[in-house]
Amino acid sequence: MAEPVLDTYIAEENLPYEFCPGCSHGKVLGALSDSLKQQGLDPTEVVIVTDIGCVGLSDKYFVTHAFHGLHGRAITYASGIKMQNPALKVVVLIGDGGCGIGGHHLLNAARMNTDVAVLVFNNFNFGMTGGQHSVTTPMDSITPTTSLGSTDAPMDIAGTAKVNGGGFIARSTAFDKDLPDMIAKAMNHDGFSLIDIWELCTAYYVVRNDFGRKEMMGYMDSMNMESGLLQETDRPSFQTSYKHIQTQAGEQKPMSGLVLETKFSSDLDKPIRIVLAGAAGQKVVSAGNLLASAATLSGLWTSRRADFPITIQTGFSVAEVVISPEPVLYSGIMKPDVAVLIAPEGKAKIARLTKAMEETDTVYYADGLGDADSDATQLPLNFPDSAKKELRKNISVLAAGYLTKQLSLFPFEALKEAVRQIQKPKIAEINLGVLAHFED
Ligand SMILES: Cc1ncc(C[n+]2csc(CCOP(=O)(O)OP(=O)(O)O)c2C)c(N)n1
Ligand code: SF4
Ligand SMILES: [Mg+2]
Repeated sequence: MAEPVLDTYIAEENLPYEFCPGCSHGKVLGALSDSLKQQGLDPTEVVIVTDIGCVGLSDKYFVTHAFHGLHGRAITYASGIKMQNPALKVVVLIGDGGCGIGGHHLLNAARMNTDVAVLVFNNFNFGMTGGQHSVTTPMDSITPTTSLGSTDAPMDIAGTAKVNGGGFIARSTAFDKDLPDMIAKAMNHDGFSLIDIWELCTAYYVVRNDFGRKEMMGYMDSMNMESGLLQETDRPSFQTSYKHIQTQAGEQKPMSGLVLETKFSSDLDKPIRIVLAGAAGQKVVSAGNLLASAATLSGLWTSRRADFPITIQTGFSVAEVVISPEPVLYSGIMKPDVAVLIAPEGKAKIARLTKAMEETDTVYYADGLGDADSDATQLPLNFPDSAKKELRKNISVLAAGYLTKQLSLFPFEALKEAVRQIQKPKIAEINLGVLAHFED
């Protein structure tokens, strides 16, 4: 037992408790205070996070830090607090109602083994709202919402946390003398800890179902839900594992991020918005990246976006590139200055954009795609004759080369340098061969 720091962690100025006479909630709060005393904890190192319900009244009775939020969400707040400041001891006080409403959070916190201690004030009903049935209400129970007897199978909260990998799982009752010890063990376990504490709601569940302490213990036996420690694993908590992988990542060499240094210059004096519209497999996005990278190498500002269906090798593929002498503050393209139609799928996909284009804009089109519904000037992609054999496999990089020449975006050499810097050597070799057709 550690040196006591305080005699009690209960904020005595806020007593008496607002709970109904005989309500078990006060007993569990007493056990928590005793446990904090036994652990000799500085109250400023402890955070009590309460859920909604009568249990949610509890935080004001403690001299520790406190946080009170929405029904069912206490475990999420607690996990965030612990992530942000791992030095804190974070304890969640939640009812059976909260465990039902926030069931998803409960089982995922157990799976993640997030380092919080959850004390479930399990009184088998929604106490605060008048005793409606909850996820733990025993079958056949009479409540305002099950007036002829509940037909739902009760949830085993401890069992659920256990099978989902929670590190320290126990079942206790509000009457257990060793509850302060159990709470201390839970709080000191590195991982998700949960004590399913069975209790009496004297105002509602007890009176409607003739359910006292003896009946509660009998019910525990009949359900084969044994009390005591049910699971203790040595799996490190999410916080410990996370720290470990962060350290490992720090020890590894930093990823060789691609830095495109300015090597060329450009005479471009206004932004130009380019849309390449082709089909899956035509390396359209890759051509867009080459244009953007070449522009960056030439000291320009760029943005690039890609659009394609989630399915692969089918459908459209569109690349949008904005190249500008000034920073690009909006990467969207409502009306392209230049559109390149490479395949029917892409042409159909950007029909709305080409329709918005004006006479001063240009649509370049591949064979057979020259009838776009647009006021833009429409010109064929006039590749060098020697490049015709490349059309089937490499039309997009040809289009990038063609635009570089036609629009004088930046030096052609910048496009070749982009190929060398951003593409894998084998692909780069092929593409440099394709671009050579413009220099023959
Ligand atoms: C999302 C949401 N649903 C419903 C409510 C209404 N509500 C307030 S307290 C409560 C019951 C709380 O029961 P439990 O969590 O078991 O705590 P107890 O009152 O039994 O301590 C409910 C349903 C709410 N506050 N928020
Ligand atoms: S309603 Fe039930 S849970 Fe709420 S204070 Fe009264 S006895 Fe306790
Ligand atoms: Mg309850």
